[in-house]
Amino acid sequence: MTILQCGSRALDLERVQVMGILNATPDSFSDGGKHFRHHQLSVESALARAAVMLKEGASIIDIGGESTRPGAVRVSLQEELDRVLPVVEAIAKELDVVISVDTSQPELISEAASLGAGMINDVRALCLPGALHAAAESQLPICLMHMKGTPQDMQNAPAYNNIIDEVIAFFDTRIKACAEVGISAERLILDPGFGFAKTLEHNLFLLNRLEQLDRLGYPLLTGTSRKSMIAGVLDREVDKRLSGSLATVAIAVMKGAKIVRVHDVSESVDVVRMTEAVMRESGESDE
Ligand code: 9MG
Repeated sequence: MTILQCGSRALDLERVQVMGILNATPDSFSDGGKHFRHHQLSVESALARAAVMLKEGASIIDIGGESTRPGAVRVSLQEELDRVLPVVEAIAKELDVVISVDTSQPELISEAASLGAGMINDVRALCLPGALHAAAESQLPICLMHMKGTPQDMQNAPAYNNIIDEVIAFFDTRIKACAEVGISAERLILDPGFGFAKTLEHNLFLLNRLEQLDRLGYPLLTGTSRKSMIAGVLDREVDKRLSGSLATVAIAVMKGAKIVRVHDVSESVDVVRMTEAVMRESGESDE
């Protein structure tokens, strides 16, 4: 049994867990600004959205205060703290769910952990100064995501000799850095970072070979929901990418993902449960 201890809550990674996306940003690519009223974050609106996702079957809510879409403008630390912490506090008080905080900032890692966050999701894989130590002290699980460059420049002609080897080498380096500050392997989750410094071909290649990353022995998280890789194949606007997103969820689960990060929770939960049922079939027919 693989149990991931997320603060006071535990996640059973024998079942695939669905992480619902909650953007406390005015400018994220899909649902940016949804929880803003007159340029002010509405904590009530964010809390209500989290409650809906929980009811639909999400076991993790991932709260982010900085858009990491390609070319996004960076926000100040204070802005990120102001966006994320009130939402963490409200959800921790009101809902029985694991709170993941999507941040690279050591101050936010520490503050969120003290308010009841249960997981850290860092697209910069704890590379910012102080992040490793803050994460170590938090005692929380950490998702290390692969990216080359920064959200501002990552899509400027990303290139790899062998993308699987490079992603694995990146994880090796970050896992070692974590070990050096006392973050044990049991606390780590790995994520290839779909859409982060990747062309459409890179994304498709990685998804089709996800089992090679699964062999590293760490729980895998994938985030493909509504991303440009869906548009790259289907040529759909962001609000018409549900079917494409669900296809990627099914494939990711078949190939070993243990956590899927999604916007459309209810539909994704159905796909996850259906895919798991197929994967668990025992070969015994009643004929
Ligand atoms: C914050 N964020 C946006 N996309 C993501 C992805 O694919 N993985 C993770 N871990 N975080 C993401």
